Amino acid sequence: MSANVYPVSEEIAKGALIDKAKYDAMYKQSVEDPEGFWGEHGKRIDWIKPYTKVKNVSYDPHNLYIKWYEDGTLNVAANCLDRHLATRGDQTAIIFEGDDPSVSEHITYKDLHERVCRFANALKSMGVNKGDRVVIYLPMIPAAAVSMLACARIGAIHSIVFGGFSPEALAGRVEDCGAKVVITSDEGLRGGRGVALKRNADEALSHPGIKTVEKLVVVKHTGKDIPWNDARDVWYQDVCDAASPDCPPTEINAEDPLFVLYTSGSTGKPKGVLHTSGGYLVYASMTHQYVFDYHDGDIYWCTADVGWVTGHSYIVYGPLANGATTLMFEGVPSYPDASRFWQVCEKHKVNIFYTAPTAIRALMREGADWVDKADLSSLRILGSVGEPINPEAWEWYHEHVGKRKCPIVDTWWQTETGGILISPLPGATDLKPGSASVPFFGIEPALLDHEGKELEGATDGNLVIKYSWPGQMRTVYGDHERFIQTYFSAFPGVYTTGDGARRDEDGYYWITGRVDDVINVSGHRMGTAEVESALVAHPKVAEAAVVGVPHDIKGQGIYAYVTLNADEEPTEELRAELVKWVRKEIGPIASPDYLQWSPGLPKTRSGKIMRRILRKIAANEYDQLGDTSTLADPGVVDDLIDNRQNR
Ligand code: 6R9
Repeated sequence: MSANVYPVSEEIAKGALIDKAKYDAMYKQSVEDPEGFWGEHGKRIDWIKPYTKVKNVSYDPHNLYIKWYEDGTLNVAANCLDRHLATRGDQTAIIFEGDDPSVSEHITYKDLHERVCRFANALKSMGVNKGDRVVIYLPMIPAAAVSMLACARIGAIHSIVFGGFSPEALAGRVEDCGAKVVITSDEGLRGGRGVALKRNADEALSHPGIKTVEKLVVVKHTGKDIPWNDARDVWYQDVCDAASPDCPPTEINAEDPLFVLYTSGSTGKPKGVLHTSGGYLVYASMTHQYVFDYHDGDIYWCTADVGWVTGHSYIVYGPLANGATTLMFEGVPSYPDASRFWQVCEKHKVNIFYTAPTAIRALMREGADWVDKADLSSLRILGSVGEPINPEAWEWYHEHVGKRKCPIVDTWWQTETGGILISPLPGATDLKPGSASVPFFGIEPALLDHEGKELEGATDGNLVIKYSWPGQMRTVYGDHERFIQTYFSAFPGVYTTGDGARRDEDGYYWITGRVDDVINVSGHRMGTAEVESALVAHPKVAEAAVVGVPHDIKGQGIYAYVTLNADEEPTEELRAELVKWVRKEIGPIASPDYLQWSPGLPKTRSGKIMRRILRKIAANEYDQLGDTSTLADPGVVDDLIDNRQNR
């Protein structure tokens, strides 16, 4: 834990929206009078019919519901577009920076509005109605934002599947949500190489389980030749050209769904996290404004992909609701070389830059010279998200990128929370490298012991949130019981985050990582169970156990223990084949970094795999295995230690 404290910079505090006194006063009001606080701040967005009820929440597991602004109506796309037209129609809404550094485009609010209206009409003409599901499987190009907003405009529910996911992963999600339309592109482009999105989509849609998809909309992006199904496929450009640019926004109830986003849990298949419209937009826009100290005219860049929640809340919905200029970057930090991020900051005069620790660590390894080459004088605020940031990476980011002038907001949140829950505010919070620091308005975190008893003062525990906030997820798509089980049953009466945390003497929170079988690889969440079930789906595999292992760049890497069927030979070819198999089943981000043959796995007498032991062996900490006396066959441990991969 780092001992350094960086007090709020006077320079920043002077111009900031929230200073120390204001944070204290607003936080106090937000927890003492949540109805009053959220009633007032709900007005930051435009309502068609204003709400009269603010909050209606029950965490009772037998009757659990979460409703905010429930009698209000609005349209999310109109809030992100139409309401800005009179005042900032000619301002840039989206700066698109291509994978190829010579490609960029500025899209004004007026232009974005027209594109969204046309595509919304095109979706309607394909029979997409309010409540229908649309899966978006696109690269980081403007059409991704247009697709999201077009769905929002007509009340369709979008579900974005990250372009790095495999056909299998895509198929599972399309089937689970019963999508009517899927949107993809001929190819994606990353680091100069094409990604075969249309081909993947074709393969996914050929799965026998998929019966609901009527149209596949294809954005022409790289111009690559692709197979075509006349009965099903349509070009995005054609349907937009044919559609009218006039599309009045559909009136949506605050509690109607806006999107479903699949995320990994500790068990079973990924779950569809469902967010609704009113509360989500209030929370995403408010956190975007205050956490990044966003001022009119700022150029804001979040490097995430719209396939993750960070892209939803902090590339598209939050910034556009606030009338910001948001940058969408198609490429990768290392292409054409390790100065790309900083070149883009210089080129577009970025003021606010938000990225992930894994990217910072990778760039840090390349050396500060790459940073120093660029003029970063436009930067004012830096952000971090996705996993705990180690103090060394924080200090490097602060010194080399921020030149010791830019506060770093280390923002802790989850797909489920819709927006940032714990983070410094630039003008109000002293910074401690490695700590996400203090709760946002309306958020009351608590630390519980294993019995669910609330712990006081400086201590470690299970991080829970005591009361609801407007951006909270409402259910698991199609499985409300799973929602209750996952988040409200271990500790009744509170929202369980699945993270552990420590609180220090100053009340700062330090997230220590997941307490369940979820691992965090380069900021991407993955259930070890998902990788295991991909492995055991291979005909030669009898059993598999997967754990996270510390990794210098990725934060955590994937370590797989595999038991083969009795008649199978463990060969290097088979090892490579299994790694490839997992890539195919889930996607490249799930590739095991290590794969160890294990004739047996350490199990309790009741047959439970003891992951604690597997984690220690993977991390080379096998001299601290702890109690192994409950193992059915303690002998397997020696074999695992002798044959470990991470030496
Ligand atoms: C937004 C996002 C959520 C999990 C979360 C936690 C980890 C995210 C963090 C962080 C420490 C931070 N996490 N931000 N841990 N400090 N600033 O990443 O959502 O993909 O759902 O992941 O990521 O473990 O529970 P999601």
